[in-house]
Amino acid sequence: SFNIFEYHSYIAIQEHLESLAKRHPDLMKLQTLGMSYQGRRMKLAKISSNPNAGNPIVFIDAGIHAREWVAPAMAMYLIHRLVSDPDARRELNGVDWYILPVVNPDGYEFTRTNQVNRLWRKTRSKNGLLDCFGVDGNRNYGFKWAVSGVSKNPCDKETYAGPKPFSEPETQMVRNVMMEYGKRIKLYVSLHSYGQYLVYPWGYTGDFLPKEWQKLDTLARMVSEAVESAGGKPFRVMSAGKWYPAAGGSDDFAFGVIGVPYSYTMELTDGYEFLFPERLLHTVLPQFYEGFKVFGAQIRSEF
Ligand code: 0X9
Ligand code: ZN
Repeated sequence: SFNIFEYHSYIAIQEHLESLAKRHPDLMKLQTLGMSYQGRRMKLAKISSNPNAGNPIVFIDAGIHAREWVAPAMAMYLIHRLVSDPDARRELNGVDWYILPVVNPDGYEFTRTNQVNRLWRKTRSKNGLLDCFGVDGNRNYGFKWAVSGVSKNPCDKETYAGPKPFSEPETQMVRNVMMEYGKRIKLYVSLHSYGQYLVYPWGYTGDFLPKEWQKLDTLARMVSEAVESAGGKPFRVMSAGKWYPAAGGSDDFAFGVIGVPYSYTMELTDGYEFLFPERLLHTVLPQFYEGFKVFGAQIRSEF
C-alpha cells in the first residue's frame, strides 16, 4: 500500500493514481497527456463532483524541478484528501481540481537513482551533439522566453532555457492541456521547493507588477495565514520578479498567455533546502492543505 507521507518512485505514483481513480470513479478521472522524453506516460488527475457542470478549474502541477521531492508529495497529498476525506466535499463543491503531480518524471527518477544525481534539476533530454543533458522546464515556457534569469549554455546545470520555447515534451504537454481548458482555469499553482515563498507574476521582471497585483497579493496572504494558523511557517509573499527575475516560467505563461486570473509559484518548506526529510511530511503536508482550502474557497466564491 501507498503511504501518503513517504516519497515514492514515479511508477508507484502512477499506480496509486490508477488505483484511486478505480476506487473513486465518481470523483476522479485520469487524462493521459502524453509521454516524457524517455517515454514515461504522464497523467493528469481530474477531480470533480460534477464533471458536466463546467466548474471553474484549479490547476496544480508539481515536480518540474527534479530534486524538489516535497512538491510531488504535496500534490499526491492534495489528491488523497480531495478524494478520500468526507469533509473535502466542501472543496469540491463548484470547483474542479486538476492536478499533475510530476511534470518532469525523467528528472525525478534520475534523482532517485543515486546520491550523486540527487540534486539534478532539469529534464533529461539530449542537447544536440553535445554530451550535455536537460533543460530547465521552468525557463522553457513561451512567454518572454529567455529575456532574464536564464542560461543559454546547454551544459549549464541549472537554468538552461532550451534551444527554443517549449522544446521539451513535458512543458508542451502542460501548455497543451492549459490551452485545452483555457478560460475555465481560474487558479494555477506550480509547486516547488524551497524557501516558503508564495510568488505571483511577473516573474520575468521585477521592474513592474501586473495591474491586478493586489488581488494576487491579498489571496496569497490569506493562504499564508491559513497555513500559519495550522502551525506552519508563513509564506513570503511578493512578485516572483521582485524575488529574482527569471523568464520562461509556467506562472507567467498561465497568467500572461492563458489568462488565468490567479497564478502562483509556491516554494514549499524552509530549512532543509532540497532535502526535506521524509519523517516531517506528516507534519507539513496537512498544514499546506489548509492553504489550499483557502484557494478553493476564493475560486468558489468569485467565479
Ligand atoms: O527559479 C525557479 O524556477 C523557481 N524557484 S526554484 O528554486 N524552485 O527553482 C521560482 C520561479 C518563480 N517564477 C518565475 N520566475 N517566473
Ligand atoms: Zn523549483
